[in-house]
Amino acid sequence: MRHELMQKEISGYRENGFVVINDFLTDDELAEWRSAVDEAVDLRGDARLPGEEGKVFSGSNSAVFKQRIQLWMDNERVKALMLDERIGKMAADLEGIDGIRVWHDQTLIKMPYGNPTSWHQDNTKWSFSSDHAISIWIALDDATPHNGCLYFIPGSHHDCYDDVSTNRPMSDIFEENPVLQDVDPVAAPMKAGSCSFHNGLTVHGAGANMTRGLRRAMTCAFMPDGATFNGNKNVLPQSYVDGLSVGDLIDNDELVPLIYKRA
Ligand SMILES: O=C(O)CCC(=O)C(=O)O
Ligand SMILES: [Fe+2]
Repeated sequence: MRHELMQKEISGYRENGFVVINDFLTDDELAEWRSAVDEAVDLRGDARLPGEEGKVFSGSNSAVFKQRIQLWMDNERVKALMLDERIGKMAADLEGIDGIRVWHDQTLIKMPYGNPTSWHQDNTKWSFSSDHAISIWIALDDATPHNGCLYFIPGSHHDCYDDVSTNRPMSDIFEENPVLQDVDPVAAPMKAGSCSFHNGLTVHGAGANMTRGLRRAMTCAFMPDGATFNGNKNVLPQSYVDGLSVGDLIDNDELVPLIYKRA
């Protein structure tokens, strides 16, 4: 794993709100990530989150991608890969913060002929609000303009825009926030085994999968240590949310493990 960041990767991330790390995983590591994620997805079955077996999702993203969240919670192999301190340090270094917790992982498998992923921000959906939320997106297949690679709006991470979900019309966020139309989107094609990081406020989306193959990605969203509850349930279990008030620390190590703390 190429986990030592170059200074220009850190400065590019801070300027643009995203960075692509080419050749992040070795071939052997990529084989293990693919195999562990495939195994975890098979075991999970139809449930999107742990414990949601049999639940039918309204307004779901199922035409956009097959989404399975918190795979680390029920698969030891994914847990070992995803809760890697070295990845936590990369995220902390990019954001210039001292501690990183896992918010949630998710695999996003864009199936053959899958819809595009509409332009959106991530942090607006989560249970904490922070300028320093960050996600990693690891390509498990080559991600190309043909099968749904990511696209980013450089510099869009400095503001909160009106929330848009990933299955809305592609133009919605631009109509609601015309200032976003001033900047050219950037495509981020990646070879399998490469990854990107993006800030939780960076506006991003992905193209349709116009091919017969899968576009598999494994992703993880990270929460800065010290973040507090903003009132949104999101992926938190109801039983945990019931005990939280707005402003409380979200620091339950079983739910949001601390994977890196600067010494
Ligand atoms: O993989 C995709 O299509 C979208 C990814 C995304 O929105 C994310 O990782 O935050
Ligand atoms: Fe996203």
